[in-house]
Amino acid sequence: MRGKFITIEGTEGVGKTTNIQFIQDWLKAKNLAYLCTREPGGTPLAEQIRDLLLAPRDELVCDTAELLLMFAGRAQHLNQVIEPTLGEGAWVLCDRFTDATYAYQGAGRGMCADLISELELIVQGSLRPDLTLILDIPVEVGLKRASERSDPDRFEQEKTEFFELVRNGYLNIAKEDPERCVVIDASKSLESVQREISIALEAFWCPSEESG
Ligand code: T5A
Repeated sequence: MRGKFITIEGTEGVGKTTNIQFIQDWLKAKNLAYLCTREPGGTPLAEQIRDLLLAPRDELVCDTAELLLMFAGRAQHLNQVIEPTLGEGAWVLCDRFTDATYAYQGAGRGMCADLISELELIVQGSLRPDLTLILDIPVEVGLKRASERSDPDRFEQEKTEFFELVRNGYLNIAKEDPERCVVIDASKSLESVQREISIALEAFWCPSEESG
């Protein structure tokens, strides 16, 4: 049986990295084999593409180049890591995936959703996450949290209006695909956020499938 594919999404500083450790603890407690990975990145080549994408630079990065680099890294990541792992029956927990492309390059940069979905089909075929946790937070709260943690990368240098578009992009994805997406209010205390994550994971998990 194939493993399940869980993704975690949200705007900057929403708490993905912090909560991924909590999700890993949940997977361990259920005795589920899993792999934790991230996008952009997840293989040596895709991590190099990540560095190219996140590095602040004087040259303006054109939207099409940014979009194609995202999918180039994703193709490598899927081929080398995600597909083989799911095929072996292990779960994959991924920090961001294609919803981030719809939110950042689509809603944020204004790139055509049909173009993104064509690339999605070419790179992923029919593969989609089984469960997506979207951590939602007012943009300024997330940016403040992120700025207290590290220097801004190329995306974090964008204006607040850009991240408002990204946030709306995510909320629209959740509205269009409520079966797959769970929106979690990440402005609450960490304890409360993790309680909501735990409820979503328990509702998703089907132990009879695993043992059968
Ligand atoms: N991107 C990515 C695209 O444009 N298109 C794509 O297709 C893809 C895949 C890199 C960038 O790439 C872009 C989007 C991104 O800009 P990233 O590294 O995953 O992706 O992005 P970041 O959002 O920058 O990740 P961060 O690591 O900065 O943020 P996190 O992981 O969401 O936040 P985290 O966990 O580090 O938390 C930030 C701070 O808040 C605190 C934490 O302790 C930490 O200090 N915190 C809380 N404080 C109070 N209450 C809570 N509930 C808290 N939760 C966390």
